[in-house]
Order: sequence, then structure tokens, then C-alpha cells
Amino acid sequence: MLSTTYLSTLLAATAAACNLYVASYDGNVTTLSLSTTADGGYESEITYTNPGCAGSPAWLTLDAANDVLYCLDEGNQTPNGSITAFRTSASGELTVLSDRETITGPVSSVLYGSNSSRAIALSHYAGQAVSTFSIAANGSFVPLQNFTFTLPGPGVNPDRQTGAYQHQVVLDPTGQFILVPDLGSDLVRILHIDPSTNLLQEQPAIQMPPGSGPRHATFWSPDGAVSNGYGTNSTLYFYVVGELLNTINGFRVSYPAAGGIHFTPVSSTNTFGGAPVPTGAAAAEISISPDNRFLIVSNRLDRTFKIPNFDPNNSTAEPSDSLANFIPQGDGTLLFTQIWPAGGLHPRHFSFNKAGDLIAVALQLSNRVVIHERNVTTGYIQWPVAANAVGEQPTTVVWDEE
Ligand SMILES: *[C@@H]1O[C@H](CO)[C@@H](O)[C@H](O)[C@H]1NC(C)=O
Ligand SMILES: *[C@@H]1O[C@H](CO)[C@@H](O)[C@H](O)[C@H]1NC(C)=O
Ligand SMILES: *[C@@H]1O[C@H](CO)[C@@H](O)[C@H](O)[C@H]1NC(C)=O
Ligand SMILES: *[C@@H]1O[C@H](CO)[C@@H](O)[C@H](O)[C@H]1NC(C)=O
Ligand SMILES: *[C@@H]1O[C@H](CO)[C@@H](O)[C@H](O)[C@H]1NC(C)=O
Ligand SMILES: *[C@@H]1O[C@H](CO)[C@@H](O)[C@H](O)[C@H]1NC(C)=O
Ligand SMILES: *[C@@H]1O[C@H](CO)[C@@H](O)[C@H](O)[C@H]1NC(C)=O
Ligand SMILES: *[C@@H]1O[C@H](CO)[C@@H](O)[C@H](O)[C@H]1NC(C)=O
Ligand SMILES: CC(=O)N[C@H]1CO[C@H](CO)[C@@H](O)[C@@H]1O
Repeated sequence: MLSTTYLSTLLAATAAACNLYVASYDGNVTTLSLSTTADGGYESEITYTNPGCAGSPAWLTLDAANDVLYCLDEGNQTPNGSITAFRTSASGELTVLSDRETITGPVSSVLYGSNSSRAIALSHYAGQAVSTFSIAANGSFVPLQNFTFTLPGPGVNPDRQTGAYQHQVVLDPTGQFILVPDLGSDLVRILHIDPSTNLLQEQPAIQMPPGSGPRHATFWSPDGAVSNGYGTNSTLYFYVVGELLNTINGFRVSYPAAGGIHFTPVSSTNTFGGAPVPTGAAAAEISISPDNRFLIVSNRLDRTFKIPNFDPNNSTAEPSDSLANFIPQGDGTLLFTQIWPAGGLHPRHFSFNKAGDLIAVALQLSNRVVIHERNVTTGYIQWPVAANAVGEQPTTVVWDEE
């Protein structure tokens, strides 16, 4: 018979731990360590907080292969934004490698280029721009290009569409183009990458529905991989979430033999699966599950649910915004399958673990990160298995699994 000590050592040794990094507007990047417990549950704890990403961390891009985490400081209290590269470690401790000032308001970044010639593109919301840097071998940022954009005409939404607000940078699956949802202009800007220089060249934009406010987008191929690598002849779709009208617009993507990238509208729905949109709702993130079978969108300010209070001493139910779950179909339409409480207010960002059985949500106005279980067979998001208070206004959460 095994001794209790031996058994607990054995369990500790087999408990898989991984790290999550959380950016918050309070100025910290927080590391959470998530491990499994002896009874099959999960345990998460804050292991590090790092103030190295300046005053208003708004976005994280993890380069897991190279152990580097890029953090964008939106510059909410300063005239400029900034970008910081951190070295990651198995313990979850972060060390600043390099940083540099940027145009104000960076809210999203994406790595592009080849291993030997890497670059990073940033979209600037307040700065109404896209900027690019090449990444030197020592981790420093060398400016490549700045594009500033202007509104093509008066915005349909007079409160929000007062500038050409570049909300995200998304790399296409072939690595040849960067797509940039522009919330103010109702456009998705297209930038072609010159592979020999990593310089970008603007191409005619995709027109989005007037007043929709394109925020974030994702590619999806029914043939397989979510990430880079499939041939340009694969059936490919592009889904854009509109924050202002809470829409998801789907496009069939093709790559003409003569070059370029082409988008044909194929579907349109709202982020509530066709149900009426609650007043004030503002959709945020959109992502494909690791199994490639589901598309999930987060809804903010919809207050669709009441959930048990996360404070065990408070018996009053608390309001929760939502996650909407869709099954993308072969023809590019979206089949609504579930709407589920996000675990609090303002799910600005969420991400899946590699296995797809957990989904972490950054709840900006509840000051917490909640990790929900997810059934990989049915695709249903389920009850929370872990939650942590993480400073003020978490904006992004990413997984770092070895
Ligand atoms: C960052 O985290 C540390 C440790 O939890 C905390 O003392 C500090 O107040 C946080 N910084 C900000 C700006 O909230
Ligand atoms: C790029 O570098 C990563 C990490 O070193 C490596 O895993 C990957 O295979 C490399 N890709 C190519 C195309 O060389
Ligand atoms: C890092 O590399 C860049 C580009 O080669 C160079 O300009 C910079 O001085 C280097 N920085 C350090 C700290 O070595
Ligand atoms: C882009 O703007 C930033 C911020 O003003 C500046 O530091 C950088 O040098 C510019 N890049 C280029 C290529 O001019
Ligand atoms: C795409 O189709 C063309 C014509 O059928 C073929 O020549 C080409 O090799 C295909 N490309 C890929 C990546 O499969
Ligand atoms: C709940 O109340 C108990 C008893 O007063 C206290 O010991 C505990 O720390 C409280 N828990 C929280 C999360 O506030
Ligand atoms: C209990 O939770 C409710 C709902 O979130 C909240 O309105 C109330 O302020 C909380 N009460 C206390 C004492 O924290
Ligand atoms: C996932 O759902 C399927 C179908 O309802 C069920 O058979 C299976 O037990 C569920 N898996 C987990 C881990 O709950
Ligand atoms: C590098 C950079 O963006 N510098 C700007 C910082 O903010 C000041 C004031 O807005 C600008 O004048 C600089 O160009």
C-alpha cells in the first residue's frame, strides 16, 4: 500500500501546471499559475506581477517558440504608447528584454515575416494608425513603417466613428497579408507584406456594413488548421465582428492567380444568434476553437445573465455579460449553438488552452479572470473551474503551455 506522503508526492508530480499572462490597465502584467488538483479540479494562483509594460497594458502577443511575450501599453495617461518584449520562463516570471515608444493607442499586435527576419505590426486605435517594427536578434525594435489613416467620410455613428480607429491586426493564413478592422471607417484595411523586406503596401479595403464598427476578425478554413500553413486553394472564410451593431459578417476568401486577396460576402448574423440585441451591447473578441469546429464571440454590456456571486459571502446574484458560440458551416454561414455567462462584466478578451477544454476570459469591469471548462465533443462552454481577481481592468489573457 502506498504511503500518504508518497501518494501526495506522486500527485504533485503529475499535476500539470501552466501559466497564463494577464494584461491590466492598472499597469501590471500578472502571471497566473493553473494546476490540477488531486480530486480532478483546478487551482489557480497569482505567482508574479510585473509593472514593466508601462501604465496601461492593453494587449499581449505570445511568441511561445521563442519564449517572448510582447505587451502593448495603450498610453492612456501619456502622449505616446509603448511596446515591451519580455522573456518568459517556466516559472512564469517575466524579464524585460527591450521596450520602445510607439504612436499612441496601440491595442493589438501580430508577428509576421520569417524566422530569420521577424517583424511585428501594431494597430493604433487612438493613433488611427498601423506601425511596424523589425525585431533585432537582441530583441530590440527597429521602426519599419507608419501608416496613418483618415475617415473616408463622416461616420454613421457620430459618437464612436469620429476617427479611423484601427482596432486589430490579423495575419492571413498564408502569411502574405495583414487585415486591419477599422472601427471608425467601417472598413477592413488590407496591407500586403513584401516577403523580402517585411514592408507593407496598402490595397483597396473591404467595405463593411455602415455603422457596424469593425473591431476584431478571424480566418476559418473547414479543411483544418486554424493557424498558418494551408494551401491557398483551401476553402477559406473571414469573419469580422462589428462592435457597434453587434454583427458577424462572413466572407469567402480567394487568392486570384494574378496576386492579391479577394473577399466575397457570404453570411451575416448578430452576436446573439439572431435574437434581439440588448441595448448598449458591444461585441468584442472573436476566435475559433482549437478543434476548428466552433466560433466564439464575446458580448460586453449585454447583461444577459445573473450568476451566483463570485464572493462566497455575498448571496446576491451578480450580472454577467456573455459568450456566444457558433458552428461555422461549409458554406460559410454560422449556426448558433449556445449563449453562456462570461463570468462577469465586460469580457474584452478570451483565449483557449491548447487542448480546447478550458477557456480563459478577461473581464475588464469585474477585475477578474475566469477560466471555464469546455466540452470538446459538444463544444459547449461550461461552469467556471477557476477565477482570480487581477488588479484593475484586465484587457487580455493568453496561455503559456510548455
Ligand atoms: C501591481 O501589482 C503589485 C503586486 O500585486 C501591486 O502592489 C501594485 O499595486 C500593482 N500595480 C498597480 C499599478 O496596480
Ligand atoms: C522558426 O523558429 C521556431 C522556433 O525556433 C521553430 O520551431 C520553427 O520550426 C521555425 N520555423 C521555420 C520555418 O524555420
Ligand atoms: C540591438 O540591436 C540593434 C539592431 O542591430 C542595435 O541598433 C542596438 O544597439 C542593439 N542594442 C543593444 C542593447 O545591444
Ligand atoms: C513611427 O512613429 C513612431 C512614433 O512616433 C516613431 O518612433 C518611429 O520612428 C516611426 N517610424 C518610422 C518608420 O518613421
Ligand atoms: C492551386 O490550384 C492550382 C490549379 O489547380 C494548382 O496549380 C496549384 O498547385 C494549387 N495550389 C495549392 C497550394 O494547392
Ligand atoms: C467570508 O466571511 C468569512 C467569515 O466572516 C471570512 O472568514 C472570509 O474571509 C470571507 N471570505 C471572503 C472571500 O471575503
Ligand atoms: C453583493 O453582490 C451584489 C451583486 O453583484 C452587489 O451589488 C453588492 O454590492 C454586493 N454586496 C456586497 C456587500 O459586496
Ligand atoms: C461531453 O459531452 C458528451 C456528450 O454529451 C458527453 O458524453 C461527455 O461525457 C462530455 N464530456 C465531459 C468531459 O464532460
Ligand atoms: C515617438 C512619439 O510618438 N512621440 C510623440 C509623443 O507624443 C508627443 C506629444 O503628443 C508627440 O509630439 C511625439 O511625436
